[in-house]
Amino acid sequence: MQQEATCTLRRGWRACDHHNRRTLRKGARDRIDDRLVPAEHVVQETDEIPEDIVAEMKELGLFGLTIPEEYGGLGLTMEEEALVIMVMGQTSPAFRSLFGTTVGIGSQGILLDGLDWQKSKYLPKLASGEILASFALTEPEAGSDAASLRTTATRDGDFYVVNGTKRFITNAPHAGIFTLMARTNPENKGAGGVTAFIVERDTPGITIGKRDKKMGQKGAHTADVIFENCRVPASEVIGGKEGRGFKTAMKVLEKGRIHIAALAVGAAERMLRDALNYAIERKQFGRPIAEFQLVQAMLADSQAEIYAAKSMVIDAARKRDDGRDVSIEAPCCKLFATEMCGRVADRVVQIFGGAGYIADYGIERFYRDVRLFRLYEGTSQIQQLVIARNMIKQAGR
Ligand code: COS
Repeated sequence: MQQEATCTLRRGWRACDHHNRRTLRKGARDRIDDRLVPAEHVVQETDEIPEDIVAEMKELGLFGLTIPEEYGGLGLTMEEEALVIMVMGQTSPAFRSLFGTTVGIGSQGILLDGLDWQKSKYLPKLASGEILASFALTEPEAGSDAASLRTTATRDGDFYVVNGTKRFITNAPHAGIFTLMARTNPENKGAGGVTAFIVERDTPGITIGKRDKKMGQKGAHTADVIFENCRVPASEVIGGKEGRGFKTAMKVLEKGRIHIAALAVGAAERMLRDALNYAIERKQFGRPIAEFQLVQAMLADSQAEIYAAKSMVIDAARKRDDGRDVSIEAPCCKLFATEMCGRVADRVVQIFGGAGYIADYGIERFYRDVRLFRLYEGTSQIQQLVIARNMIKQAGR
């Protein structure tokens, strides 16, 4: 991408300071159409994001979207972040995954609960894209029941000795740091025994497993992270206090739910746009299939559901920006938007007919890619559980 274009986009991102969101989104959309959409098939075939695109994403400031300006980021509000992610969702999710995991769950623990020096040490490197951050919570035996994690961190002088395995860790092969949740109090088997750490990748005792072979999302890499007598300085406890790690993780995931919901909205918009174009061009029975009411029903239902999800995401993001409790709204967004995206993907394959099943058209790729949205960062069932629990809690009974 030309330097001039980069500057324009940078101005575009920064324009959000003045609530010029249209400029921000237009700048992002242009880059997606010019650079990312044409590279989608390369990512699918090679399972890699081309280096020049990674460099451009860094240059554009994408790795610092949510990191405050004082640490070198763009310091977007939740609403602004959601709008950018809706745009970035309109291409292969692997592009978003590369920076989104860092600005999202990878770094938010440091941002929300970290000590000032921890922020100063790590956030600028994350914002520039010099290093990536991964979120290491899930384990072979601890997925939805995150508080049951078994990885231990045992105090030994000025260090903690970490042992355990983390599973399906996004960007693990590329991470410079891990936000690690480990049990520091073996007596407490629940949430209160968990502590969050910042662990640098080159700490001795860390092994990254082989990349998982996934159903979709080629170009986004996940792997096990194995800790064997890994000595982590005690100073790297996020916030400096033991036993707060689970709450840090929950706060991070709550914000992440709005982020992933925005991503699902973006992907659904892209798929529906492709389906609409196809339906207008494709002729059967002597007419474009877009003229058939059964096809129109699928287009209309998808449009209505996208609009609903988008409205929810913007509303929840605004509430969070206003400092309001979104413990019900955030999981509602994740639940509705990701399930909606799955329904849209299914309808879009149907509109494409046989072509929807053929790789050349790209729709089957999206169909597989978006399936993950209903699983990661909390399954739909976990979102339902969190919504209902918080409803009961708020009812005060
Ligand atoms: N913000 C702040 N604190 C929170 C919180 C939030 N959003 N959610 C929970 N907490 C606090 C609770 O208030 C509680 O604190 P106290 O003990 O002081 O009351 C503590 O954290 C434990 O919460 P809870 O009792 O709800 O813990 P559970 O083990 O019952 O949690 C769920 C159950 C399902 C909510 C949790 O395990 C979960 O979110 N699982 C899904 C994890 C996930 O998304 N994994 C995806 C992979 S990571 S990308």
